[in-house]
Amino acid sequence: MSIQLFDLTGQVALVTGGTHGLGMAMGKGFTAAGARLVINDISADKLDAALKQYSEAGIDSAGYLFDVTSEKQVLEMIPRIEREVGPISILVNNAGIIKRIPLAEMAVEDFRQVLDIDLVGPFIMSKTVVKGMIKRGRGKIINMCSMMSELGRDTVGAYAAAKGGLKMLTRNMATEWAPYNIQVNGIGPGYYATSQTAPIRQKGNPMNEFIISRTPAGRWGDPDELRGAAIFLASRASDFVNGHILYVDGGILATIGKPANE
Ligand code: NAP
Ligand code: GCO
Repeated sequence: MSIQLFDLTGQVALVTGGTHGLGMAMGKGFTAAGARLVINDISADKLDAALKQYSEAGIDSAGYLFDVTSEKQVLEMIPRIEREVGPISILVNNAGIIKRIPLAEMAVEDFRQVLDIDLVGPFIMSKTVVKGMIKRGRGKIINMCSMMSELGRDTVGAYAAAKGGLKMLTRNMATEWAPYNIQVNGIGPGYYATSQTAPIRQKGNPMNEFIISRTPAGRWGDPDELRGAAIFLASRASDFVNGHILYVDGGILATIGKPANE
């Protein structure tokens, strides 16, 4: 009985920025659970490379080139995806960027761009996709939050503002759309080895050692370790889970850490 709760057969999952990193890991998790996968990106090369990688892994996926911050493109692409692949029953707002610049030195347009992709993008995507979900009387939306939805860190102020905002946007979406049997939740990854964290993960970079010492699990997360949380929040197993941020962080948020030499 229980395992069927996690079965995604017949579902169509759209993962924004699903061409690599956490998005690709979750995409593979969804297809392993039976869903059809749709990904997008802003780079045609990355999209083609990812579709090839999925197909080499025996995964049938569809890819669309569009920018999550462009309402015009999103309004054009979502009906096309639903015509060509099927009704979107799972949306993962995964596309995101980070700029590591001290706030006092950060240009307004850099601040705006981070907010635009990481916060306005999920708003535009969700308000567009939810219309079909409301008509169909069911749907799942997962927003990719972060440690920075809860904690500050030097140089990532714009990102923290966006991810903090995304946590509250998640809760408000859940409030407005739960009556339509749509569950909106967030995933809060800790520190994972992807291209986004590559600059701070280099050997000798103090952040690398700091993250390893600050994480009770004592290591960086592997993107595949997010699949369980993603499948849970995309499946019937979470039909009464709403407005929740599921942190998958190796224990970072559970502890204040301990002195390096202990
Ligand atoms: P990533 O490797 O940088 O992937 C981000 C994806 O978003 C890329 O495919 C990127 O495309 C795409 N993208 C960026 N701007 C876009 C736009 N305007 N429209 C459409 N797609 C766009 O990041 P990741 O590490 O896998 O992280 C995925 C998500 O999890 C992000 O929201 C990130 O903030 C969040 N997160 C990551 C970590 C971590 O430790 N890695 C932890 C917590 C939260 P291009 O590659 O073509 O630029
Ligand atoms: C950074 C990292 C983080 C991670 C993640 C942590 O520079 O601190 O890039 O922001 O990406 O969001 O949860």
